[in-house]
Amino acid sequence: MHTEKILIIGANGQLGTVLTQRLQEKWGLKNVIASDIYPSDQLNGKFEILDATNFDGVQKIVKHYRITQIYHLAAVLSANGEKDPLKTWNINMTTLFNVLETSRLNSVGKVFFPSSIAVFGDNVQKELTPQYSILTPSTVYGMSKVAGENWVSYYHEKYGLDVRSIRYPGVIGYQSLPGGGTTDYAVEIYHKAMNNEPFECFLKNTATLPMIYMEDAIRATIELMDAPKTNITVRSSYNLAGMSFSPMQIAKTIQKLYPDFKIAYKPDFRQEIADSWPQSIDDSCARKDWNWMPNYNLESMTEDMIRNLKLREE
Ligand code: AKB
Repeated sequence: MHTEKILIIGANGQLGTVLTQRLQEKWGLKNVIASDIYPSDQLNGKFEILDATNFDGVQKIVKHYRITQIYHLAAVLSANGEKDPLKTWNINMTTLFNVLETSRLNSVGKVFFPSSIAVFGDNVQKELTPQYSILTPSTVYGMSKVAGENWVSYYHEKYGLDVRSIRYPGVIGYQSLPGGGTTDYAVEIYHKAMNNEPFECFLKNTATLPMIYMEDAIRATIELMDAPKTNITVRSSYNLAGMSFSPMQIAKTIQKLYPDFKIAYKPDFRQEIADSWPQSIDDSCARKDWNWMPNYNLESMTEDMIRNLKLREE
């Protein structure tokens, strides 16, 4: 296998923390450069402080390490993004432009851009939302992801840049905490249950959303990036499905293991965001093009989450 030099932008985030470790296992510690705006307290290996809104900063690292692949994970998420819409747009778009331009100018071989179910808004079929749906997002984060999908497709079409992308559902993992998303409750709930604390949910009990276990999300990312170029027929971003559930369903699954676990519902502004998103996703293009198949459902994820959170406490 030839060697790649990988740059991860946003390595301290929920996905970045886990993806960085997996890519280090795959390509070797010395071939993976993790970066973020703050130092990491979790990652080993090479780490650079990088503010990706600074074009020269991105370019300097790409040139210095002769980077061949970039995973651009930095973004302000759906719920936090609504607190300062213009700043969110600026951060999400500027960092993407800097990555795309640096990649074009330095012949970076492959780029990964995460999109999200937040690209969908009202006017789509909420069950099994198709790959090619009308995209009318309700959040600035979603707007930046729709624009991002168009830009990555443009860079592929115009300059032949090999950018690949997934529309992630809510990602749930024991390794790291999410920050500022609408699906974050589904991670926090496990921490509360483990600590025998009651949980106040910011979504209503029936708010069904598409979700995915971290193991599946990371495997999907690596499988997409490893797929032969000729298999990639979607150059905007692939729909991806893991499972779908509501707060009530996850609470019931947790109560099978923690019968005393208590949940109360106090929906806030995030409920409106959740209402605008699909309940489940049709990911048949990902299945067809690069053989995507999720391994985890709500039950197996819950068992694995709790087993691993317990191990981390010991
Ligand atoms: C969020 O809730 O904002 C993210 C997402 C679904 O993109 N987890």
